Amino acid sequence: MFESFWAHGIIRRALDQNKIATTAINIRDYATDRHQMTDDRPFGGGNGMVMKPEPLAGAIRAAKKNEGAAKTVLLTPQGRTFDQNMARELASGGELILVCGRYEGVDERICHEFIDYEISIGDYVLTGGELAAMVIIEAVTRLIPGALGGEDSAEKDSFSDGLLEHAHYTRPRKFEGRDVPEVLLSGHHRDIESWRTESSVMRTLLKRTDLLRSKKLSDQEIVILKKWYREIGSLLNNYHKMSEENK
Ligand code: 4HQ
Repeated sequence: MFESFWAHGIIRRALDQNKIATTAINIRDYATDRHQMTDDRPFGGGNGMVMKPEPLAGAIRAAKKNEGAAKTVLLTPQGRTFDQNMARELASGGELILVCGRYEGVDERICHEFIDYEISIGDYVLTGGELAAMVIIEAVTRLIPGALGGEDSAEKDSFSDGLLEHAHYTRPRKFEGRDVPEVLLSGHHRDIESWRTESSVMRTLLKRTDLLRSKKLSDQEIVILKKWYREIGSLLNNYHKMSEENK
């Protein structure tokens, strides 16, 4: 899974330019029994299998031998939910050992002795931690200076200022009866900038109100929200007047 993941795109380029370095360790290589088992039946009974502690301990110790200062992260639905702020923290931090479990999960004693943090990529169930690890590697890598290939577009992207991105348009000017907003063709950079800010603020309000609630608003953003608030207020006023007249 990991070989194909880092053979392409941003990750490939970041690796080629030594912006990041990656190694995949196969936990099975650290199995201690002759059948190379990495899972076993749960004590206490029940369905499913549990990751045996010895192979995990061996694999994590081997990783730590190469990266002494690395922090160990277990991917699990019980972890703190990964977000852009966490990606930023990880991007400015040091080496990480991302532990990917399979089956029902890992033996609890591994969590206590070998794991520094637990991270979840969201409230849904995956079959293994590998995709979660790739999500983290991808989101963190694009924040490493130079990893996107010169442009500073990572910081302008969604979430960088706590808002969703503004709407985007490209050619043709008219597509199936719909026009590109006039201002974007005007060449007035200041007008375009304020249109984009307004687009960001309103998209966030309508699609992700939760993001707006936890954000410290700028003066400009407050002006935009108040303008729409007044507009919606007068819309409702007219509506009430009309329904009064129709009584
Ligand atoms: N897992 N975010 C690995 C996840 C998960 C998630 C379930 C982790 C299965 C074995 N990991 N175990 N969500 O669903 O990180």
